[in-house]
Amino acid sequence: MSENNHFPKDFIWGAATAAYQIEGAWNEDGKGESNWDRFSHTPGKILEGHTGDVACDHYHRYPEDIELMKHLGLAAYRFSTSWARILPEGRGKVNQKGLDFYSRLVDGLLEADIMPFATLYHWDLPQALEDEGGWTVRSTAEAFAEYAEAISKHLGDRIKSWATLNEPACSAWLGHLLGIDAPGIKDINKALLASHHLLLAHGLAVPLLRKNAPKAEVGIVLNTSWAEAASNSRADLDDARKGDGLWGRWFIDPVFGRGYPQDVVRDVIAQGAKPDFMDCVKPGDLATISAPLDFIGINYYTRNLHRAAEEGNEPQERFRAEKSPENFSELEWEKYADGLHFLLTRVAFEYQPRKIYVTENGASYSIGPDEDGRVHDKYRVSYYRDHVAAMQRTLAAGVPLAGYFAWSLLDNFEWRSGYTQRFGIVWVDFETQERTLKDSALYYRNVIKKNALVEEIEQ
Ligand code: IFM
Repeated sequence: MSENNHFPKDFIWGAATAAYQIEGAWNEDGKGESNWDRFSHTPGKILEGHTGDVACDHYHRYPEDIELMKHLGLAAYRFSTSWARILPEGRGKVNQKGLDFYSRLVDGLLEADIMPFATLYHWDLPQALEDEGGWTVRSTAEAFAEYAEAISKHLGDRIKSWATLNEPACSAWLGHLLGIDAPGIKDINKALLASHHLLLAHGLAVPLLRKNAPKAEVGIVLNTSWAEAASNSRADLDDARKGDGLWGRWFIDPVFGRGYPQDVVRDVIAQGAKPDFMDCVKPGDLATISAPLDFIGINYYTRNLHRAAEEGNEPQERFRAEKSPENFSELEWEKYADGLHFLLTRVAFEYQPRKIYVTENGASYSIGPDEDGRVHDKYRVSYYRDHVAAMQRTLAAGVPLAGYFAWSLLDNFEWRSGYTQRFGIVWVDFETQERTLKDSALYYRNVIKKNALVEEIEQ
């Protein structure tokens, strides 16, 4: 890192999205139903009854979106592919029209000199597989291998970078333990089965991606948390250890060959998991899961501050910043850029990945166009500024950080919050599908152009 705030020459600046959140066209051109289609169509599951049926209509408007990316100067675009678009039944017959869509998208990106970074699974499972037990059954991991084979055979080295899963912790815990995401199950034993089968799916896909795309890099995207205790009380410290274990180490440890953390095994049994739940881990699974990777993607938004609900444990939110829109986004997620630095440093030095990308980072603010049609999202600008600065400290510490992806390119379907939360650097009018660059997009464009931490927005 040079003294004048510049990033390394080959640092990759990108933006990210996910299939269900932007594509729409939920039942077009032979696409099968996904568990998120089913979930969002179920009354009461999503705020204001929103669905991803149309979303940003990116399925039809991708050329316009590529133009936007070009205008921003993005070097890379991270998107996910919809499994149910490729294999409507989850396995078996391949839907050529689904493959063709991703082919057109990737060719358009390459023509625009934007590197395609693909993620195979960003939470939308074909409903046909969900009906067979979804991630709670081993056969879903095997079906994922079939999907990885089909898509990588088709797109292979045209994709520079393949990630298997996005945030398996969310699929497992939000979808099967808390039940707030698809498929809406609340069962610790099913959640644990799901977590193992997700990781197994990742491990089974890695050699197939390597075979079909020998020049591409292969990795996984995790939302390994940055957990902090709200006080030095024993209860808070233990709560932070538990959160770190369940959300972070349960996934990153096996991927890096350390197996499942035993303290978490004890924690979940204490919470009601069957003592024999680890029987789903068959001989050879841990070796499959720990196949060497080229990179790890880290999604970071905020720290998790742990305060145990224990008698006598007085609330001590002493590390909390003042509650203001500058410090907290509309999801009440705290802006805490140091957490990104601490987390990346920890992952780098503890797990020694070859390379790290920040695969998602951003903040939800709903500020929209003013009477001149401008979107002055100053809190988001400040969020990005602080996190870009945190990456400079991280690079200076010797972390092999190779790129950064803003979440998200577009305002989009924010899962259970529907369209009520906006993470885009580009405003989307969901009535007209008009796109407007926000100030944060102009700020980010300037960062990219200068390849440096900048203070100002370039108009
Ligand atoms: O929108 C999500 C994304 O799909 C996964 N990571 C977190 C984002 C913000 O909630």
